[in-house]
Amino acid sequence: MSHNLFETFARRMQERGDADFITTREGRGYSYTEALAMSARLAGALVGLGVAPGDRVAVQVDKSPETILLYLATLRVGAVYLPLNTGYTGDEIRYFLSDAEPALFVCRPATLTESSGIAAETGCPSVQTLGTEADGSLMEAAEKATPHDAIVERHDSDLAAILYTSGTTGRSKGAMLTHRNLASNAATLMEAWRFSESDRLIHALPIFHTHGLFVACNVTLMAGASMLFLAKFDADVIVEAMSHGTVLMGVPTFYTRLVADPRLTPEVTARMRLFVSGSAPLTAETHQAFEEKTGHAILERYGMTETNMNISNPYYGTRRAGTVGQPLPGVEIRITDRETGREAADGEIGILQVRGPNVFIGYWRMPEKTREELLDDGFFITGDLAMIDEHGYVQIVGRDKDLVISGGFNVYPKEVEEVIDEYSGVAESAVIGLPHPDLGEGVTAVVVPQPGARLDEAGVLDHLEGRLARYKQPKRVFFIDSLPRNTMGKVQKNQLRQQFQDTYR
Ligand code: MLC
Ligand code: AMP
Repeated sequence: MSHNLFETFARRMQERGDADFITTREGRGYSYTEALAMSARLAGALVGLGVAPGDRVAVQVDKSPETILLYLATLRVGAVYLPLNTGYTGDEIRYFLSDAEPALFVCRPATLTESSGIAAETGCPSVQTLGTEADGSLMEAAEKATPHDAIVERHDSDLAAILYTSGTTGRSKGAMLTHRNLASNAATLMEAWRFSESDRLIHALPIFHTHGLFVACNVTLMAGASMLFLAKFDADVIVEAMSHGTVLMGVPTFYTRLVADPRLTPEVTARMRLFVSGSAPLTAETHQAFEEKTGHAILERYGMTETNMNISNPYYGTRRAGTVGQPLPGVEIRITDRETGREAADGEIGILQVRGPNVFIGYWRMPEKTREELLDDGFFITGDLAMIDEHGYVQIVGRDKDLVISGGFNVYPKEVEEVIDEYSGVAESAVIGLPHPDLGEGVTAVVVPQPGARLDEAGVLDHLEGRLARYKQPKRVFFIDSLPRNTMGKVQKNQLRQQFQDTYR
């Protein structure tokens, strides 16, 4: 029996027939029947371009319904979908293409020249474009292609996708996700959050991460629901969309912005049945303020690229502010003491580990990294600090890993520090996350100039431009004479966070 995730989707798509699947705000979109047909055309184009089962298809394009159809086409032909943040610079893309060795790179029409150059340098044999209006060479190829109606057989342990996540040291790692990982999590979430055919998801997240791609789209497909597909978060549009949507999935920044909006009322949200938050901590204040203003308790859940979703507040039952709820069915968790590795008692803080069919199978071509984080007994070390409270709910209380989460995007300080340190006149630097009212945490650099060097904030920021995606670039740069270190020589980032804590307040 084939375990291609697309088999499940295709069955549901056939059943749903002419029902709406995906529509943009401008009214452009696809019914389920149309989406199924176009995914076959795109699959035909992929095969014509030489994409074979197991090949990677790298995609860096702006959000459009066709991007989701390309994802489905990739699954259909048994290839591996590899989405890339649209903010990545050429240097960043060069690394991903050389590491993943995709058979095809799909880019935006506007970046074709640069992308073709990078593809040639990295040995990627084919580059196609996809625009936001169903335009670009890939869509032209799909129009001409013979539809590939068959669904290539896959084992449940075969790869469906690779999503890159930055590492605390060195290079980004490609998390390898199987058909089983994605299928099991979509089925679990559909059930846990009571998704059905009558749902209409307001989709305002980017689609190159697990939240906007798998949580949002896979659950919608599995339930046979529909999506209002928005280019990005815009409070004006969301307020209007809530009169005909049923579910919103967002990062905490969505909710802090909505809470600050005077139009957020019980009337405006009356038709909505569910608000989900994840990817970064939702403060108890935002949770409470949202409930006061609308009567809806946001359902906070916890996940990761490597694991899909692990822990969720309940659909029925109490959604506790400041907690992420309890393990989803089929997911096991344990909290271990950082020093001794023994299991922590309830109420004690430790490192959260998770195990289940949702947990990835390892990092692409990095067996050692995989062994460090994915234990022999199947538990994955998340690097998040957690505890189980008196209600049996999990609280994420901090991070053991050096990571900043800005508006739901992960920024690894080490990566930013390395680029800052290359700038002439910099002796060393430390990148930290500081409380930020809009983004949760604001990326901030603290720089030590070399003796006699004259540096300023604009110079450092200029140096980063074009080298790092904009969301990774510090919002502020400070200069100090030396970094605080402990006796082991480790930079004391806590002290820096304290010193600069009011920067964005
Ligand atoms: C945009 N910018 C950001 C930023 N987003 N800077 C820091 N952090 C961010 N998150 C910058 C842009 O580069 C631009 O810079 C300026 O801010 C305005 O851009 P914008 O596009 O208008 O931004 P805005 O609409 O305000 O976007 C903020 C946001 C968006 C929070 C709505 O970032 C967003 O949708 N985030 C969702 C991230 C996400 O999906 N995470 C899921 C990861 S999966 P300039 O200087 O050019 O003006 C995961 C696992 C799990 O974590 O559990 O889900
Ligand atoms: P990513 O690597 O982009 O998948 O991000 C995963 C990380 O996001 C996790 O390891 C957590 O640190 C963080 N995260 C996701 N959901 C939550 C949440 N509800 N509360 C706190 N942190 C979260």
